[in-house]
Amino acid sequence: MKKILIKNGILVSSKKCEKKDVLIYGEKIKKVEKNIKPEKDVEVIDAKNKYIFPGFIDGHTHFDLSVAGTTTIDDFKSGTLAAIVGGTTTIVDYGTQYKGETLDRGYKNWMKKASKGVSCDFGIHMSISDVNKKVLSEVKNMIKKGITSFKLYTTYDIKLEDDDMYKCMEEIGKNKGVVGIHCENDGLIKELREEVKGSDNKKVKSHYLTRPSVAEAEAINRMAYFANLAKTPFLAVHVTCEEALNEVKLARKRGYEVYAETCPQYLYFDNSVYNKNFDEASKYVCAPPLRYKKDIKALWDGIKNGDIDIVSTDHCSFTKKQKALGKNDFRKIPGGLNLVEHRAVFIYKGVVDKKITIEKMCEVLCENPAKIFGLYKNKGYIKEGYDADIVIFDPNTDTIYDEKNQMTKSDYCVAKGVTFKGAIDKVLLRGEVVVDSIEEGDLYYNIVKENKGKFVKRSIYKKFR
Ligand code: DUC
Ligand code: ZN
Repeated sequence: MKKILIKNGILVSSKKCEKKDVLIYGEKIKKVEKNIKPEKDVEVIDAKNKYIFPGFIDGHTHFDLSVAGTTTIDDFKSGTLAAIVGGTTTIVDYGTQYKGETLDRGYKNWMKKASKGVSCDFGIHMSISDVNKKVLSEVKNMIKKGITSFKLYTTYDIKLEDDDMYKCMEEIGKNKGVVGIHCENDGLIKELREEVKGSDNKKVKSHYLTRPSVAEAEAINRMAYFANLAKTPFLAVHVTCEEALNEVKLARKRGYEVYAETCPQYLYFDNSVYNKNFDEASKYVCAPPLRYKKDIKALWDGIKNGDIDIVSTDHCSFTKKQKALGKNDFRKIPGGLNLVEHRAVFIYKGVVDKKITIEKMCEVLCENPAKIFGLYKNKGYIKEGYDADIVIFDPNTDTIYDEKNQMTKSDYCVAKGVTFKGAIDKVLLRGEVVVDSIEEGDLYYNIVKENKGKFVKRSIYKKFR
């Protein structure tokens, strides 16, 4: 059995940072203590001046997903490779049950997509788009298979009507699952998009003007009421703005079990990018869209104050050519950004800028996603018996953003030209060093061991707040 000892690093948890060593036996963490003496057959990794995080968990990716008449450029192979290089040791991807399919069919389709090799561990949430008795009866079985979270949409062609929405929530809650909801008022958006005429059809900014904050806030408010009635824990996915976050806070004040997720794009970019030329502006099209500077502040404050529980990416990547499908009609631009490999360093920028602490970074990237998504038995923490999923993070090396340094198959980088402090130094996936950064003169590159990931059967939801 392989033994690894990580020495001299600063161990990060949501509670504190402390100098501790980590001893790993095979796939598991054996011991976490100060000054562990190396046994004779152990490989020692020196993490001096570096942080030791639990492997990051990204609970919101879309790999190999059909969107707006095209398919995301990252499949499970390239998407999980990008994830692991960015320190994400577990992703949970949104599998979809399309109309006419059983849930089991949708699940099997997604497992097949993931069967060509994955470089980090993965789970699957199931998005339900077609509700009937058979489908509802399958929820229990999905949960038994470790698919313990589901997604429902209030918009797009897979949106559910209120009665179906409620039926799903009840079934999920009864079986101790979690429901994530894409919250935007469909009717409002439909009408606003209908009203766009003439040359405005070609303007990317029509995208964000027709998906206003109130559409998101209204849907979160309603879904919180529904989920509470159905006794189901509800995760508001990709919360983008102050108005929406206020609805989360109000629901919690009423005692509802509501969680909130945001994404790095909403913490860095504002809607002024939609005024750029089409090729540039379309890179930032996502739904809900980027908002205002005041919203960026509200979201960082929300993380700091515990109103936002997790930061995931909603990685949904396209090429410039795919984005150009909407050149003549903003409605046809495939929505999504491509930050699965950049999330940790983006969030660390918030630590450098003193918006949040490093402990909070650990909470929203590791511990809380582990709790919400049923990974809490093996992942999200560095403690004895847990999977040895570990990120050694170097705060003294910079990350320089450029599409040439990316693993995603997407041919652009939305942070191109930016340099952020902090870099992923090494990543261990269940005890194996799968990413190792090497510096040679001015050159800095990663050695990656691919295809080491496996499916994770997740546990049922347990209330934690
Ligand atoms: N939003 C996006 O921008 N892309 C994929 C799905 C979603 O909800
Ligand atoms: Zn999404």
